[in-house]
Amino acid sequence: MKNALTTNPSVLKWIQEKVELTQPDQIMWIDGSEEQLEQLRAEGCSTGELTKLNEEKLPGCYLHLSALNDVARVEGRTFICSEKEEDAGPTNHWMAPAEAYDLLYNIARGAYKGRTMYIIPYSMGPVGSPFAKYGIELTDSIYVVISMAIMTRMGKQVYEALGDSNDWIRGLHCKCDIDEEKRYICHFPQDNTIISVNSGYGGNVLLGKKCFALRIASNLGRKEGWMAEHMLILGLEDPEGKTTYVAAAFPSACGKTNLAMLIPPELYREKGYKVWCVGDDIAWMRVGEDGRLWACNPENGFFGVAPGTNMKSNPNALISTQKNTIFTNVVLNLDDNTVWWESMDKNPPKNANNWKGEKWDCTDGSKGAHPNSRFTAPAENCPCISSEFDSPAGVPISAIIFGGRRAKTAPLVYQSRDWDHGVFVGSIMASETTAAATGAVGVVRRDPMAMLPFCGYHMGDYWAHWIEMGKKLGDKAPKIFNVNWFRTDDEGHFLWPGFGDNLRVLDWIVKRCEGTADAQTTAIGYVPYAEDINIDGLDDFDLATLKSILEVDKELWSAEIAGIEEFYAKFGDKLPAKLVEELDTLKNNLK
Ligand code: OXD
Ligand code: MN
Repeated sequence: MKNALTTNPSVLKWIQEKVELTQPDQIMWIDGSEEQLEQLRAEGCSTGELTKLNEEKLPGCYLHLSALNDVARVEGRTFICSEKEEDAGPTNHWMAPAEAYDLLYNIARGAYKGRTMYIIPYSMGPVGSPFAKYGIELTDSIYVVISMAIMTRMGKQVYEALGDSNDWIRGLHCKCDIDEEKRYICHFPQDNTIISVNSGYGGNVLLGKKCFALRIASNLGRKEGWMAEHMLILGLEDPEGKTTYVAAAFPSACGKTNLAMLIPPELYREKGYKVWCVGDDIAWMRVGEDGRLWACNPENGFFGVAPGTNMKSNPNALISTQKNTIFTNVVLNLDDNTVWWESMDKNPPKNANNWKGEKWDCTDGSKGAHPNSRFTAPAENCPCISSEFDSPAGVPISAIIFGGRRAKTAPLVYQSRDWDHGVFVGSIMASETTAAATGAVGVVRRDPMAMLPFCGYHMGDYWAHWIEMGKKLGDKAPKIFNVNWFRTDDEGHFLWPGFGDNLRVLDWIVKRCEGTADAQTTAIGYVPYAEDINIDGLDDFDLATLKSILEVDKELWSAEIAGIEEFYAKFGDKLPAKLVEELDTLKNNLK
């Protein structure tokens, strides 16, 4: 092929087939150079796909507005196309591979006519590291190219690392007409292939992220003996300079990015505690040479939700967006060509366009930014990015934390008795809907390990894989915890201050890992003695309140059993016997 950046036969053959299928006018081999990216940004601005923002206030930043019907991940149109339906399991949509290829190729046929095919080589994980996996995404979207340049390690160095290997992930993205009725995000685990058509929204089209790094990678991890998880990774440095790493899984709207970039409360800052962010969304974890679990963030940037991000909730995230960032579906301030979103500050711009690109009156009660508007920011911008971010070996994980939003049942924090019990704790993870979101308040949604939309195979097999990983790790396995920042009083007010003060709970978790904090044994696991959680310097919070949110209410937990049984019933005989045993133990403990 002309100007090809590689001689890898499997790459060239696959691209040639896709060229014949999509029939582009032009082909551009993306090499990752700043010069080429700058040319694409300029072209994106000339067609209106991008708007260049104020170079003084937001250097290197752009605004992109998506189609109005294309603003979020589409779980209903996301398919796992494994050979056998039972391999996708009850939590995924499934399509037979032959049927899916047929359907998708019919949509993709001629889809690049009059357009350019961009060929993006990228690495998930530092290039050349034991964690790294390589992918090639074909797209007809400049927005995708420049976003992938932020979110992944992208460029021709990937071809060098790949050599002639056939071990890479194929990704085909066609914008087509952004037709909702023909929108499909399909994964073919047996072919290491992803095809996404009729969308331009990040979560559906930046194929390195959810599609590869979670759905395909969870399959690879199962086959190869490692784990791909929907988890942040952070390091907590103590005053002696010792850093303890934890990985944490939360369903959406539970503050994952905020925890990953947490600023310790003053009391802790003064003593010298620091939090370092390794990742805010995805963790790949494998057993290291020392037998411990090591984790790497396969991404290179943050694809964060903009509304709600402000100097109070997450200053590190806001600072990360001040240069070389792409904003999607936020407000454009027409006076100074900057951006704004709800709760960024109390001064919405008077002369502005909303996310639809229409003139916006900030006093009319309508939202200026879409609730799922995003920033795509380079990880290197983050003031608290970990020095180990690019480490080829990753970081050693001492604790795994699961969490959800529960007004009552789950205590502020508890520790599982052992790894298998921890797998049980992750499998029953749940979050409640809030009054703000829907009419039905307090509806419990199960989201095991926060992987419900991202596990690329049968969830029962996934739990079995977790149990297998525990066997490999033995007594070097990380300790497993569950946290709940969202306990409320009878009027629905949050009892725990949250945000930076969550460090107080992390502190107890680290002490448990070091064996320096005690705990009480309860029906659900180990719960802290209230005196062991440092609440010094907290206004309007006392020991009695702390005790109340550490309580394990046996009646509420007994009621929880029915919900767990109903959920588990979906998995039939794929439900690991270990988890049934753990459920029985819980039932007995509650008697
Ligand atoms: C995300 C998500 O965008 O989980 O990270 O939806
Ligand atoms: Mn996520």
